Amino acid sequence: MSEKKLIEEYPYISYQKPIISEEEMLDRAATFYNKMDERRSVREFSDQPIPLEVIENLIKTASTAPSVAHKQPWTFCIVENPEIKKQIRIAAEAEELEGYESRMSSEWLVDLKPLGTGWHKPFLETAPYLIIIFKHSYELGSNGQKKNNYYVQESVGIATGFLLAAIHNAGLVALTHTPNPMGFLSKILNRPENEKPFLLIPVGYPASECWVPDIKRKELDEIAVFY
Ligand code: IYR
Repeated sequence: MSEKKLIEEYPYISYQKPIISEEEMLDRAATFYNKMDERRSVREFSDQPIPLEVIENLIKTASTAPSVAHKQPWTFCIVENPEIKKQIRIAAEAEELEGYESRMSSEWLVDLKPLGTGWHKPFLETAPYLIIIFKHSYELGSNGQKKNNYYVQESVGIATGFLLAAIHNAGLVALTHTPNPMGFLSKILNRPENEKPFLLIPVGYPASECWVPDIKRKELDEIAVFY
């Protein structure tokens, strides 16, 4: 059992992380990078089912993310029900049609061209699960009083990163989809007023024929500055 003590009345447990050799560290860091570098966002999904237990573990992994003041200001809605997926697709496509045909700037449309996107979102019905992440702008106490959260965007963004890494590690694919605006998700999923939609992530296997854009990631010297 881990050691416990009080620091200024608050309970602490001792934390030990096994020290590994530098050789193993080098190997682990490179292996993990190579694994993550294989991840691609995918728009063509198979409808092959996935055990719910896998999804549960992916969500639990996401929720291991650090969050400001340990508020864990997130809710993950998992949609498997075809009727709800259909409602989401209809509402998302209505917004996206409006977006692609009038709301998005011509510069944005040009930037998106190489990615082959459009207002059609069949993956919202094909993928076996949709995970919709809601951020808690604030919390509601037991008698309805508002309690602050801090740096919510950052905390939920980090949890989403953990989720995407876990999905990839489980041999599955995902898309970080941002239908715009996303208010319809609160209505369809009946979320409370303190929760705001953050991202919609279809999860599944890639379709047997699946194409992704031939794009490259930035090199280390373009993304990092060492002092
Ligand atoms: N919401 C639109 C536009 C969009 C596309 C991509 I690729 C993004 O990375 C962000 C927004 C859509 O989902 O098609």
